[in-house]
Formats: sequence, C-alpha cells, structure tokens
Amino acid sequence: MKLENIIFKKKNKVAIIELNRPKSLNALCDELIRELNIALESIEKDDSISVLILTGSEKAFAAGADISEMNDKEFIDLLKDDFIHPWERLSKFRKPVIAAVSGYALGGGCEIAMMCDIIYAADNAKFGQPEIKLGTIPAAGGTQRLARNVGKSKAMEMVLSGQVISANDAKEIGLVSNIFPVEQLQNKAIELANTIASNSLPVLIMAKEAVNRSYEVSLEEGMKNERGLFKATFSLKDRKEGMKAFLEKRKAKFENK
Ligand code: DAK
Repeated sequence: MKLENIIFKKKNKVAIIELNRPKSLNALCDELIRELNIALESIEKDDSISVLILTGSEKAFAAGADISEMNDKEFIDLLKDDFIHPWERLSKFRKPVIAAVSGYALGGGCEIAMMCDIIYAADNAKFGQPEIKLGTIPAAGGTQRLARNVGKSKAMEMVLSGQVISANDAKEIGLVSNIFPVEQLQNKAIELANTIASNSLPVLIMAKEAVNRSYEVSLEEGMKNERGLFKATFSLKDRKEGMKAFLEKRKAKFENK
C-alpha cells in the first residue's frame, strides 16, 4: 500500500514511523491517522518487530489535528462520523512505543506523544494543548493523560491557558524522560529501542500491560494484575532462558516464546 503521509522504516527489531506532512507541520489529517493505523496493525502482527519509534521532522513532531479539516465540521458530523475512534488505536498498541519528539508537539501532536510509552525530546521540542485558543478543548486524551502525567495544577495551567512549554520544562514536570541535542535524538531513540528489543517480546508486552494498568485501577487491583502477569512469565521458555543465562554468566538468547 502506498503511504502518502507517513514513512515506514525497519531496522532489525525496531520499526520507525515518521509523520510526513512537512507543509503543514505534520498536522494530523484523517488520512494520516488512517495510514498510521494501518502501519500499527501490520507492525503488531509482525513477530520480527519488538519496538516502535514514532517520530516527525526536526521542526515538528505534529502541530495538532488538521485545523482546515475540522473547520467546517458541525456537531452532527462528529456524532455521525467515526472521528474519535481512529485516534485511539495507538493507545491500544501492545508493543513498546517510543515517541522521539523534535519541534512542535501541540494539541493532537502532544496527545499522540502521550499515547506512547516513553517520550524522548530534542532540545528544540515544544509541548502544549493550545485547543482553548481555537475555542475548543483537547479530545484525544489531553485533559486526561496530561493530568495523570504531570499533575492537576500544571495540566490545568497548560489546558486553560494554551501555554506552550519547552523541552526543559517538559522534562522537569516528568512529561518526557530525556532530552538530547536535536541531531542526536533519532540515534538515542534507536539505541533505547534496541536495548528494549533485546528483551523477550512476550515479556515486554506483559510489562507494558502491567504498568498501563496502574493508570486504570486501584493499587490493589494493579498489584493483583502484576502478580498474575509475573506468574504468567513462568510459562515462557524465555523466562527459563533469562534466569539460566544469568546463572551461567552469559547473555540470554530470547526466542520470544
Ligand atoms: N492544522 C493545519 N495546518 C497547520 C496546523 C494545524 N494544526 N499547524 C500548522 N499548520 C500549517 C499552517 O497553516 C501553515 O500552512 P501554510 O500557511 O504555509 O499553508 C504551515 O503549517 C506552517 O505553519 P506556520 O506558518 O503557522 O508556522 P510557524 O512556524 O509560524 O508557527 C505553529 C508554527 C505550530 C506555532 C503554528 O503553526 C500553530 O500555532 N499551529 C497550530 C497549533 C494548534 O493550534 N494545534 C492544535 C490544533 S487542535 C480529536 C483528536 C484530536 C484533536 C481533535 C479531535 N478527536 C479524536 C475527536 C486535536 C485537536 C488539535 O490538535
């Protein structure tokens, strides 16, 4: 299938999706989201891929949903069309995802980054939920994930003022885990992706699920789920191999089984 709005690459066990609408700073139009979802489906099914990196250009990860597409919509269009559902696919993706963010990550761009598991930012990155300035509010988790990630006061400050924050501020409030000079960002993301991908894929999927549950359920329920998944790792050949390799003082050879 021909992809017009994203570029797909694969390096060993790591897939890279680059958002690619440079003329509109990677504004997230319907067709881009459709292509992204097709790529996610195929990566999820591909056993040779363990980790995904989602990235944009140096100037923009994504400057938000495409305002020109939304401009003429009426309430009834949003009600009838499946406008919301396609945006949720990334948050249901089961393999680890690293967002490598340079430049603008605004509105839907910031929301897409927050759907990823880890955010690495370039020193020129700018994050924000400026929807309030357009007379609307975030709709792909901006009010929810931001509050959970950075706390109520900062989330309110950003959502209510539309204020854009720097990479340094994003690091300080825990929105991103690391900042790198813009020219190093891709390599640093690939380095981390390779490290993650050297682990067992089924165990990565379980670990991701366990952490994500902490956002959904009580501590007690989350712990119960964690224990269940921990026990489930004991059904895997890779768990046996991991512990055996440690005791034999060698590197484990995981088979994703
Ligand atoms: N949509 C469409 N075009 C955009 C765009 C956007 N979000 N952002 C930038 N562009 C276009 C500009 O119109 C311009 O196009 P031309 O005039 O050259 O044709 C080109 O990209 C370059 O932009 P600028 O000339 O403005 O570049 P500057 O460097 O001067 O400024 C900027 C960069 C990022 C500060 C500025 O472009 C800007 O403020 N952009 C808009 C940022 C924004 O407000 N983002 C939030 C959009 S609302 C939903 C899920 C998600 C959402 C909604 C629903 N459902 C699941 C229901 C999300 C909503 C949003 O994200």
